[in-house]
Amino acid sequence: MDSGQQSSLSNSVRWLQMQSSTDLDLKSQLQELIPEQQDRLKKLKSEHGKVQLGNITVDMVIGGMRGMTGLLWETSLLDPEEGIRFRGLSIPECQKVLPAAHSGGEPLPEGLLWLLLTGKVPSKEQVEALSKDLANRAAVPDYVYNAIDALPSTAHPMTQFASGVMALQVQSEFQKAYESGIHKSKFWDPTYEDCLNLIARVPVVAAYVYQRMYKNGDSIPSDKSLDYGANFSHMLGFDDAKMKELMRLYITIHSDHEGGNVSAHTGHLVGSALSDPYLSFAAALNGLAGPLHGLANQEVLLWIKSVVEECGEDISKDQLKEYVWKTLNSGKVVPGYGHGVLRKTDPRYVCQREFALKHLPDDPLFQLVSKLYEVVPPVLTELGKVKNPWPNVDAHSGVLLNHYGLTEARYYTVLFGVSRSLGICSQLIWDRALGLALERPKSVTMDWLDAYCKKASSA
Ligand code: NMX
Ligand code: MLT
Repeated sequence: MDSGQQSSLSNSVRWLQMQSSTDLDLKSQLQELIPEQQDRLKKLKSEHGKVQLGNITVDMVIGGMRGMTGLLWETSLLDPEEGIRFRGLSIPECQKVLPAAHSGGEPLPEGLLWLLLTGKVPSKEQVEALSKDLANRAAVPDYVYNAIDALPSTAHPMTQFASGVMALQVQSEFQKAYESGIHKSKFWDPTYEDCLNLIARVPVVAAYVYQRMYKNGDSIPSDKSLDYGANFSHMLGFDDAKMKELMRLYITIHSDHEGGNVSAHTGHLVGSALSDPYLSFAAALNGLAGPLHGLANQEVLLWIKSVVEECGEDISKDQLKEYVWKTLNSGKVVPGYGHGVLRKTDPRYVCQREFALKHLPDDPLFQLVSKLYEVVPPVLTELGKVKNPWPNVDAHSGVLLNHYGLTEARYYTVLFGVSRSLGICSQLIWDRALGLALERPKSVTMDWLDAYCKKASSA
């Protein structure tokens, strides 16, 4: 047997091990899994609690804790060279084994949600049941719209979206249960209800923000017969079948990126104080809205459009190189390139590139993105300080959305936010089920570091 056959065999064995039972109810599947995972964590703690995971250096303390292992995050794991795996499955594996709307289509985000929560690959029937459950949870009270309407329509879409999520908090089941004295062993149950409600409702809130800002407030009601991704696309006003496929792929790949990224970490941190999922997720969105994190998708399209405005679509590679240097020399970053962990091209970029090659190979902005893929990495390498010169997820998403008519770049981070609810909420449920601790790392001052280092060097 050659190594290719061997790896496809081990993949299919792994997939079989990951298949769900036939039970259609996600919550009862979780109910079965939780005691097992609680025991596993207890054992890990009692048998290996004192094992060291590495040394903390002064560079790490000063440098944003890069490379410091310090969080438990069950739903996904990021390898610097290979990229993300959701519960052990890479993006191409998810595309192969997760149920799709039609044969050979992109994975349905509901299937990914099932996988994130249970670690198991759902059947088509289970995904359909979850899809219906989410559709039935999607009602948004009027005061949420009123809270958004209180803001000027010129407010950034992320401000409007996060305000809507905060207003959704009024219906928190966790807060109600906590106030009535629920036992901590049951925390996960109202957290589950809040999380599923939140995931169901964020597309409605997000679509409202879009319609309010760009389409004179004419909301499009949700269509319960559609799956999660297709319905979101529909509520935004895009009923093209390819745009629906893009939305399914988009929501699937942006959902989770292990626990240390700014939005996931913020959601987990705020949740560790037993703030309910709405409070935790709204905080996460505020982190996602920063230009070094999720807002980079907006920045990429605006930057690409500025290239076209100044130099035209047919820009040569030499001109492009000059433009990249101009951006760097003006003290700005090249948006969509670099990463805090990844050291290769982001597989989320790769699968979006494959989508473009299949569906929109002649799009001029896609061709510009392809040219940038050749031009930017050598320039960033030449700069000498960038640890990863390769493109990340945000370098590609905008041109795909733009192609199907979603041209408003300032809105793009809201789409990222809708997707990220799947990952952050899945982990929040597990945070409560496993009784994970309040997050409270130690901080020190420069005086403390000076004194510590002097003592260490004289010892
Ligand atoms: N353009 C210019 N300079 C860069 C870039 C870039 N794309 N990437 C890194 N650098 C600089 C960085 O600013 C730092 O400079 P200085 O020492 O002067 O502060 C130096 O290179 C070393 O940074 P790294 O260790 O390579 O990267 P770090 O882990 O600190 O930051 C990012 C990671 C993602 C913040 C950084 O690569 C960046 O700013 N990229 C552009 C923004 C972006 O695309 N963000 C989206 C990330 C993905 N997401 O969705 O969240
Ligand atoms: C993400 O998806 O969260 C980004 O790639 C940033 C990160 O992982 O640090």
